[in-house]
Amino acid sequence: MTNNTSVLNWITEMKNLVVPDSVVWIDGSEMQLEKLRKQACETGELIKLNQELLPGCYLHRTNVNDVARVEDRTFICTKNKDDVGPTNNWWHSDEAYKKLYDIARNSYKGRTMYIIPYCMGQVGSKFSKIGIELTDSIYVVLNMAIMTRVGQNVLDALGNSNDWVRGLHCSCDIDDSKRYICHFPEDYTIISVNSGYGGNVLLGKKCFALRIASYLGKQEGWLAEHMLILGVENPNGETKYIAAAFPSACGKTNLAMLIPPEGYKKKGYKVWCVGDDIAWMRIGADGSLWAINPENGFFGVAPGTNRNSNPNALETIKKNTIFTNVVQNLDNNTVWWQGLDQTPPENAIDWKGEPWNGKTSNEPGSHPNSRFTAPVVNCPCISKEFANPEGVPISAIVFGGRRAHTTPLVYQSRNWDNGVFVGATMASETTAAASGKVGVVRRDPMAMLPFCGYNMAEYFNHWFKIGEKLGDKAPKIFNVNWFRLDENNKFIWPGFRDNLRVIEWILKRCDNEVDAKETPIGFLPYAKDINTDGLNINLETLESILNVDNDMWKDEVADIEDFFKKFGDDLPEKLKIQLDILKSMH
Ligand code: GTP
Ligand code: SPV
Ligand code: MN
Repeated sequence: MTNNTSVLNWITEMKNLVVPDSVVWIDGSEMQLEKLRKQACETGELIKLNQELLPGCYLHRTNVNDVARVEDRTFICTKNKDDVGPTNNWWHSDEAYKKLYDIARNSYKGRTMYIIPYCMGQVGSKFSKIGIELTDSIYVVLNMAIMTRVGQNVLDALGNSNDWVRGLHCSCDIDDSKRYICHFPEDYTIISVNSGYGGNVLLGKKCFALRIASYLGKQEGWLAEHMLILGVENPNGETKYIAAAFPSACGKTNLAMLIPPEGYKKKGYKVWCVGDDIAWMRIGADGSLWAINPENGFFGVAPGTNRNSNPNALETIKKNTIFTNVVQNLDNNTVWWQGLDQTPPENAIDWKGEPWNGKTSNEPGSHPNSRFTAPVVNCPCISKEFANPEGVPISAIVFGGRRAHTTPLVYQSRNWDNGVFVGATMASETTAAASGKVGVVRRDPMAMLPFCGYNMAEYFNHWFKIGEKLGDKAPKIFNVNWFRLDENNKFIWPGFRDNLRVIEWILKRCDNEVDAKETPIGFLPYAKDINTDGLNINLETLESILNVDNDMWKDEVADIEDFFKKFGDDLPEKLKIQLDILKSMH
């Protein structure tokens, strides 16, 4: 498939390490993928679903100990500890290689090595990057074939270049005590052992497109971000693009695939999805910020996805989709998850593979982090710019988290530096997307805490530098929070499609079309300026989520100060200045 010596030498080295019974190059052809699907069904790795109702769809169950990313077992491996900063787990690269090679050694015995050449971004585009993942899992091959561009044309595009990311995945025994997800940014290398779950093993995604890419972006002057990209087309047919960073399971896919509320639809508004999880952003020839989505598929959260919350996602996953850890309805061999509809199947198998009756069981049948893997081309609202190798120009950057209290529905930062501060001090309640406790508020700068491949203090500096280069062409920076709770723990803001009402305010602010009130944290909307036509929310309630509670923000400031202390002398001066400004205003 290739004469590239750097590729062939590395594969030989890895083959000698893991000792597979056989080797298969993935050429990206439908014929080969179909053969693999068949094979996986024979071993039970995949379950073929009802092909009339769900053509090309399959179900997979991961090991019960292996259902989410494992942040405590994720490492950035370098020669110097300082290079990874206080928010990453560090491992000396020499020691890490030794330990990982010990685990990987002979682990492909009796198995096949699949060699997946893949491309993040359009094949042949100067903004795209190539990787090769070795895996012993057909599930990984089939997911990578949806999530990335895979096959011979990738190797052709690579030619003799040494500029590609090495990725070794070994399923081993899915032993969680020996599970490691390791990144060697200095060597463009990723090694993942003892897992079979998405973000741990689809190495093009979080490992490459965020952790390694953020490191590359730092050196090459661009940004790799945990952001959705969406286009809002107004009734005049003009489209403006927004990039938004929310932590895992905090609403990126839902916002990216939004269908406008009735009133907006009637007026002629349309929303286009460019990406739902990752954005690579560069300063374009015109001096403004341009973003591409390097992925080719969606790896989305299943629970909560339904005809009301996200009809475009439901449409997207009707065919050629792999479902992971959802309920299998035995009556018609389809799938179900919590929040799909009000009628859970009674004759079913749950995500653990046990018989499950949705009527009588007290346990949810789908895992809270159960997922679908679906090709981008399936999405009814996919932007025509998705395939544009130059990407789309970004008018606004939006940060957001899941906060029951404190953070208002939306506010605008004063300027780029203040916006970087807003991003750097973001906090959100933890979700089921990573192992560990759910619902704990933690600082998650730019939604990148688990994904930044180097010292986050440097990362903040990098953001400031990008802002300096952009100057007055810089996108405006905002913060949103769809998740404020009332005294009965119910969401106050309706969310989902109605988030377009907030996006409209954001875009108006970008065009200086609406006033705002200045507060210590930035510019907040006047409640009257958020369009609530057709919504069941009164002005008073809206005002209650557009307030800045001084006492709560005092606590917030104290917590930010604590968080910043972690970075010691590395903390950028500009962040200290921003914190001082915020403090002085309280
Ligand atoms: P990752 O794929 O993990 O990066 O997640 P994501 O950021 O794409 O989150 P996603 O859109 O899948 O939403 C995660 C959960 O949040 C789902 O259960 C959604 O139903 C819920 N959610 C999304 N948007 C909203 C909203 O506007 N309001 C409320 N209340 N819930 C939302
Ligand atoms: C996330 O956790 O942010 C995801 C899913 O998008 S995973 O690919 O597992 O990282
Ligand atoms: Mn994500």
